[in-house]
Amino acid sequence: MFCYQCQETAQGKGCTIKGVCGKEPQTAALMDLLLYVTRGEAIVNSALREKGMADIRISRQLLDALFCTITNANFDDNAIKERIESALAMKTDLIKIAKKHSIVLPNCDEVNFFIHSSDYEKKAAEVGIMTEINEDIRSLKQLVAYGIKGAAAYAEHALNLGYEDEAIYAMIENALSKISRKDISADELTGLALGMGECGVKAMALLDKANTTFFGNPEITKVNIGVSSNPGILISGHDLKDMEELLEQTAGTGVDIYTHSEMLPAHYYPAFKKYPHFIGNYGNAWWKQREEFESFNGVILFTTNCLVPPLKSATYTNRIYTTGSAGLAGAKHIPARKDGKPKDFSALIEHAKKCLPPKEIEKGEIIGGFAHNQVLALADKVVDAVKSGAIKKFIVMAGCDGRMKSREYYTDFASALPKDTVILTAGCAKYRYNKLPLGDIGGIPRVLDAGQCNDSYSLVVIALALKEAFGLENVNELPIVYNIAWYEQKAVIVLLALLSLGIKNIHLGPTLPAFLSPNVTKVLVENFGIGGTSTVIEDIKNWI
Ligand code: SF4
Ligand code: SF3
Repeated sequence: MFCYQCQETAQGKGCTIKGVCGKEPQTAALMDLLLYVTRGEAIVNSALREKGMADIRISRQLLDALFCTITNANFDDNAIKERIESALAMKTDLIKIAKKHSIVLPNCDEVNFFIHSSDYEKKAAEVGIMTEINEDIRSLKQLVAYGIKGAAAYAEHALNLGYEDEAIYAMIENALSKISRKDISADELTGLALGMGECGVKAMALLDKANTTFFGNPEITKVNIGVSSNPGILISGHDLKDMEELLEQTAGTGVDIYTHSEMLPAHYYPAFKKYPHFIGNYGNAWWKQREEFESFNGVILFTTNCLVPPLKSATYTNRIYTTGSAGLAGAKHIPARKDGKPKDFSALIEHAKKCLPPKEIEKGEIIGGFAHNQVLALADKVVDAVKSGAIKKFIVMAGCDGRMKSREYYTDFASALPKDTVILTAGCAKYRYNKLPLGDIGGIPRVLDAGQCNDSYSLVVIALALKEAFGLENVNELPIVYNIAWYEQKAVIVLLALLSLGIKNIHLGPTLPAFLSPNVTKVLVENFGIGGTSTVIEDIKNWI
């Protein structure tokens, strides 16, 4: 196997024996093959799109196929095999349609190949990342591929709420087709990466529209981090439609609902506040799940990434359920919605009733809900605070958390920031500092949490509004420093989105991606001022 798509890749180079994330070599191989099949489908659907005949079912299916290959989303080989089978079948049908209408398809292996399931392993060995020999082209193709995965994941969340955009599908499929080309140049791929950034902005904006239309605009909220005395279900991941249906189906059952990791921002939405059994957030970021799921005692539902395969000694394995693109061999999977009906969570609920209540690991509250609508409602106060000098700088610390010790940097950085600075955050990176007593500036908390990683979109909306309020020409003239923590491919699309909006001088840590070759890194440094991090003392001295 070879995989270097996430920040925790082995030795900062690539996982070759088994994933640090727990991904087994055969799972990695199946994912390589699934991605190869999706590229074939995308090539055919793009050719059909040129004639106005693209099949939207293919576009939807591609979102899920791409999403399930994201770091920590799916560890179920059978689920991936099923996706390969169905993708191959759909590709066959598409090719028949193209032939019927005399549409000429590129003569490439991605389009032409068909295999029996017994040959999956053999074929997978021929289609992995390293089949691209040129290091820089490989690097750029993977940068685009990871951006595609991130954009697809966000687009799928929007789709689950009934929101979709053909333009997003066209961009994803065009990019998948282009990275299949053997003759593509580094310049074309660089343009494609920025194009994916634009696609990321569209996907995050669409998801923001879907979430706020259905559940209202996030508002300032204090979230309980303690527990009740009832048994509970812990819901993790990013999918708010699953959240809503679970809350609805557990109402009055005596089972309480808690969020974990990236689901915390669900508490900020007005629509979810009406449920008295929606108790609070339990625990921290995804990587703490092995200890926190033990003490939670109840049922755990994964709606998306980030899932860590339990250890053999874990006692919570039989309490895990997955749904959507998430999967874990041996865990029960809740099937997709059918005929417009909600998912059926009754099995989890019955299971949860038999569980012990959660063990309390913390007490108190954390505050969040500072997405664009809420912050813009406070805009006058924020602008006045900047003009009076009470706020000297904003630090965007959005992104991911992870288990490496080097991430303590972010806690230390947040603690060491001068008291006249405000942190703007989104994503699970916040768990490194959202429980620190950082105080406020004239009533404005020093950590403003917009929500999930996709709510980085909110931070962009806020930055653009501040640019207007201060009458600036360029968003880079604002007193904002970007210190982004990345881990998986949703963070890659957020980064590409920021670059496509012209945001410069982003610091990316705790390490730069292993998939960036030295030459590609040089291009990013020269054109966008991308840099890494140093020590807390140095970085504060240089940036603030
Ligand atoms: Fe390694 Fe990350 Fe790939 Fe997992 S997702 S195999 S940890 S690079
Ligand atoms: Fe976190 Fe996985 Fe990336 Fe959604 S939940 S930001 S790491």
